[in-house]
Amino acid sequence: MRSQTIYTIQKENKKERAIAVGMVMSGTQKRQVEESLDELVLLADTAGADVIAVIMQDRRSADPATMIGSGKVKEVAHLAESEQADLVIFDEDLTPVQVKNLEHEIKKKVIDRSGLILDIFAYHARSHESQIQVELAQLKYYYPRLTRQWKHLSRQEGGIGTRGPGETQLEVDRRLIRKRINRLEDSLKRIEVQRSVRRKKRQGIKKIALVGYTNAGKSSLMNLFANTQLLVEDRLFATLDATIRTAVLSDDQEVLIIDTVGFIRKLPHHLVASFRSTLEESADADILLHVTDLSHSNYEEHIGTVQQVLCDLDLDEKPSIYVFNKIDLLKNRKMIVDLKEKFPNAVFVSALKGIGLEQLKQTIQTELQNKEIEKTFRVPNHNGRLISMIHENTHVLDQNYEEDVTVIQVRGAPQDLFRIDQAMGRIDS
Ligand SMILES: Nc1nc2c(ncn2[C@@H]2O[C@H](COP(=O)(O)OP(=O)(O)OP(=O)(O)O)[C@@H](O)[C@H]2O)c(=O)[nH]1
Ligand SMILES: [Mg+2]
Repeated sequence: MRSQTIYTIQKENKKERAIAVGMVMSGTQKRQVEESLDELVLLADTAGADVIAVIMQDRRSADPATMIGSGKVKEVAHLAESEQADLVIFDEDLTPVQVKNLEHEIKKKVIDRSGLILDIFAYHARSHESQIQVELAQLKYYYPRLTRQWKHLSRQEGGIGTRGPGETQLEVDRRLIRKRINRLEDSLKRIEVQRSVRRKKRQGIKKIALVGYTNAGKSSLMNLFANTQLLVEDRLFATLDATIRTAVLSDDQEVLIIDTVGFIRKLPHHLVASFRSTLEESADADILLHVTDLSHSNYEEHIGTVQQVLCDLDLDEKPSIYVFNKIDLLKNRKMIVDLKEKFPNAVFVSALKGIGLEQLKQTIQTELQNKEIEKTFRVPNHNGRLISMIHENTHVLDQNYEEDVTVIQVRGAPQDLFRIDQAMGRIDS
């Protein structure tokens, strides 16, 4: 049932040959479509396909039946035939009807950008949790697309767009799929409970989450920070699972660093929904490090995309530090001056060359301290547990003893001080 096996066979035998199709509609610029298509080519490569031709169609709006219009469909069909393509990948999301019509006309497998991204996720998912998340997203995506036509054309052939739940029985009935979706949702809920228990255990130590566009260098930074050996690849979506490690910021400050899945434009919404719990590791963080590949020509758009996804996840209000990475590749240093004006707390680093790490650590510490406030607790002397809770969760500035109480003056995060207050309240009452 798992997809990986089929993928390996496919990959060893041959790379699939793909044609990429983009649409310039009113309201979009040609340049944007071209950039998005460049990215689609990289995504196809990650999924194991060679894009042998790229086609663009200029239309005021999408044709409901075929997206690109019947004339252009014929052109694509002709090219697919002469170039012996295995599949056609559309950069725009297709409706189930469009897929059906296009496959009928072109006589090749047709998938869209969301399908391709889901396919990559299915192949890369390693942990039990992310496998469930991907399968769930795929089932929800393919559910309305399960037509006889589609099954006949592509499911039996395997390869891109058919990995994951697609290899279950062809004649599987929708009721069974709904059942499977419910089962997976139940499993995810159970995993989420375990995750929140683990999260509770980690209370007290500060958490820093790496977020950013895919391939920005998040895992590279994590490796540098925490001395880990996480997979780093010049590929989109190398990381799918959240990894958490301890890192030392200074002699008296340890933090947890969280590395998670990267974002991309047009991230399929089923995927965001299914990966919510992985992404929400970031929700638990005290600070987000928004990592951007400054050497990328589209870095500004990448920042915008990441901000949008953070907004969708209700994380846009979190304190964040902009980390501009790959400065070793920069030819124009003036960019740095301009960006410093725009993002005053930005840090410029090279995860590859280890440049800027100290500056980043200092900025994180300053940011953490900015959020802290001072407070004095008067704890009954016999309550050792409360006293150690205060020591574990705050910076103790001063400690004095009166007759029956220990007076502890501290600095700490408001939420930690609030929890201590609550614990004190339980003792008083
Ligand atoms: N030149 C240069 N390359 C870098 C730097 N940091 C990372 N890279 C390269 O960029 C590529 C992506 O790095 P990763 O750390 O895997 O990026 P990521 O953000 O974790 O990517 P995903 O997990 O795929 O979203 C790798 O080939 C790295 O070697 C840097 O500072 N300079
Ligand atoms: Mg990564």
